Amino acid sequence: MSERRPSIAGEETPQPPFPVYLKGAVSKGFGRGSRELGIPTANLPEEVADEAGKVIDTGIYYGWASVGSCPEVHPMVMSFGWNPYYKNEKRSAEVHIIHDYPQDFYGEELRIIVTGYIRAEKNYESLDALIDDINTDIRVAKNSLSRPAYQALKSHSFVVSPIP
Ligand code: ADP
Ligand code: RBF
Ligand code: MG
Repeated sequence: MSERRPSIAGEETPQPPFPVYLKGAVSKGFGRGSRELGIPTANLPEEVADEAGKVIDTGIYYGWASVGSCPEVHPMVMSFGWNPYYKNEKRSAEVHIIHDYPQDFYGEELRIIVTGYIRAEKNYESLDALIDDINTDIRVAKNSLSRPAYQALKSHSFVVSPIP
């Protein structure tokens, strides 16, 4: 059995260093997200992950995201770190957008506002245990983003205004 976890993360209003604004063209990863986990994660470019590393520690985060020329903003969860379960050698910033997209969007601009921290990265005994925790992260993200101060950021121009 997995541990019980809190259903909400962070304070009533985002606390420094949040919100953190990141954007970049979606790059290719190992293709494991969709294939092995059933949870696709869009990778931000390495330089953007390096920028993020100056302001946030590795871990799992929640916030808002938009893609390409589309101004629609959706909740997101981000894994920032080394993916201990897969023993990656590079630190990656991978974003799962809580929305069903009809197709891939490699190369398109991904814009995110990171609004809070959920938990530290962990290693797992099984793929199922990792998937369980990611599904809990998704619920925690939705609950956490329902608070007014977080809702306000959903209409921030950084995510709403697509590249002309
Ligand atoms: P990779 O290892 O290349 O990141 P994934 O299997 O994790 O491959 O799939 C990620 C890709 O799936 C993204 O780059 C994006 O093009 C696409 N995608 C489709 N829906 C989503 C979504 N809801 N969140 C994130 N990426 C998505
Ligand atoms: N990988 C880990 O090794 N440990 C984790 O704790 C972990 N948490 C994640 C949480 C979320 C919300 C997401 C989207 C991914 C997480 N992953 C974690 C990353 C997962 O291993 C990665 O998405 C796959 O390796 C596909 O690239
Ligand atoms: Mg991925």
